[in-house]
Amino acid sequence: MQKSRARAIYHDLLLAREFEQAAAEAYTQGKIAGFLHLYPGEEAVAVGTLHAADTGDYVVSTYREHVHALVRGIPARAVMAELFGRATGCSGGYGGSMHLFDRERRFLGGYAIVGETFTVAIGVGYWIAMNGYPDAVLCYFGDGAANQGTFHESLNMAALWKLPVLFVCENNHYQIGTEIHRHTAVPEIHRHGLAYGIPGRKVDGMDVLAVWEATREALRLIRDGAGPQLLECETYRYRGHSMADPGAYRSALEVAELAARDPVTQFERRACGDGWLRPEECEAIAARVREEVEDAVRFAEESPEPQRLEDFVYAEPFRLYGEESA
Ligand SMILES: Cc1ncc(C[n+]2csc(CCOP(=O)(O)OP(=O)(O)O)c2C)c(N)n1
Ligand SMILES: [Mg+2]
Repeated sequence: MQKSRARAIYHDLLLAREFEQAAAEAYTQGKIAGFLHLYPGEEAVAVGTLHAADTGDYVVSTYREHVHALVRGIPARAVMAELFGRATGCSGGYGGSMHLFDRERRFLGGYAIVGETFTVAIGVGYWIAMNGYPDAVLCYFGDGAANQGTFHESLNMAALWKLPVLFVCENNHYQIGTEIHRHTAVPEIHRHGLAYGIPGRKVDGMDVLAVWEATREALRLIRDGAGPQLLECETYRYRGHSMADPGAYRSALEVAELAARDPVTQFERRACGDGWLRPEECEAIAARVREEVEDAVRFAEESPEPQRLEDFVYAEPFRLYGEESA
């Protein structure tokens, strides 16, 4: 592992953790409205997969997508400002936490509807395939979303047309308060692709390096023309489903057991143990991340609100049928 890569991975893992912590705090202070779904515990998935992706690849994520946006390179300021509903946010303050977007970085959302990411991803995949481009689409979804009809419809079409889509399951074992064995007949999500001829692989989603390597391999297969791939990352969320959920359906022991495999600590140990990073480098990165997040919160607080509520309600240019001839 190159030192620069180790530094970047460590930075992104810490940024993910600190950013979400700051968002939770701002939410309890009433500075963020609506729903807020946080990612602590799951960092290795977004960081590992997106470090393996190329800048030309497209990303389609769910409502639990702050970290995907950050790792993709959207500045923490623009993500936090969007959570605060400010005009300087990456969606102009109109989207909020669940609708982050950045066309330049090929970050296509942020979707609040469970199962929505599949259909968007295969649309983009179809366009890439039609044009013969080398890019791929990373399509994120939760374990619960694998029960939606769109999952099966999209897998079928993706396989039929050999679309360059990597389906990434963030299996955190829960669909809100319902544990996976209560909501899915076959809880091994990676096996669900087999019905459509899509190879599936399961990886330890608490281990950023394992996720990184599995993603690199999957993307290599996709770019070699093997068609869509399915990667199930087994992970865990420490907090409730959203800020509105205290997560009382889980025992403290269960959370503690998973926290013992914490993805940030795990990588730090490995990086220092293998000499990729020195402890003082880790401390310096941690200090930089704290500053970055404090700056993002300040920026969001000081930013103006959007001027006009009616902007962007319709796609531009918008014309009614017959308007031209009227
Ligand atoms: C079509 C649809 N049905 C129900 C909901 C309500 N809902 C929001 S999140 C969620 C659970 C999804 O769980 P999972 O796919 O495992 O993702 P996770 O939240 O665990 O990341 C549900 C049922 C929704 N947003 N959209
Ligand atoms: Mg889940």
